[in-house]
Amino acid sequence: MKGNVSGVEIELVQGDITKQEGIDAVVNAANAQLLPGGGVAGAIHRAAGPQLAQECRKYAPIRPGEAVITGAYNLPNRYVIHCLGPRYGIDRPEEELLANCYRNALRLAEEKGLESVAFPAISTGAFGYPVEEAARVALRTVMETAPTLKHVKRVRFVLYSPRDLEVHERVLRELTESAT
Ligand code: AR6
Repeated sequence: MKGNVSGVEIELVQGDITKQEGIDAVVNAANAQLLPGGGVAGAIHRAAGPQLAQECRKYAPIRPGEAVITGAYNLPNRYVIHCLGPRYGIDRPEEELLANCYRNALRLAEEKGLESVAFPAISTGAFGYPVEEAARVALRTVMETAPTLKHVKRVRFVLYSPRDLEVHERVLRELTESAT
């Protein structure tokens, strides 16, 4: 599914964040120490190779809502943007912290003049954020930020499961309908 908000294409796809050819930067659902870990972070570090963890060392630790940008090494992208999402029910206010991840990631992409960014569903795995609530925050934040973007013209959400894709599609439809 695709949508267009203020000239920014929002794409929702099912897939693996480490296999996003043609996208300038992929976002990592990182841990505070920016170490490999499980889930998205494990997959990104495995695919990028050990130099990624090496570069990450100088930026760690980061706080919930923060983002840092590094090279992408063996990934098919130019950059990785590492975001620390909130742990649901622990890091508060979680909506604000999750929204900050998306805002800060887009800001870093803009600073580098990137055209395209792909996000996983930050915080919805090990960090326990319910997918529908997280989808609402993520999509709303990207839609609100879209009019300010000069370089980023394509934002892709890469959902791991068909169900997560369906939830995001429903939320995007609701948000675009209520905006018109
Ligand atoms: N591509 C796209 N999405 C994926 C992939 C993948 N390869 N693998 C998992 N997902 P998580 P978090 C989905 O746990 O909740 C790590 O251990 C997954 O189904 O990666 O922010 C870190 O080290 C879920 O929907 O991130 C941190 O400690 C979503 O991506 C902690 O987990 C996020 O799941 C971060 O937790």
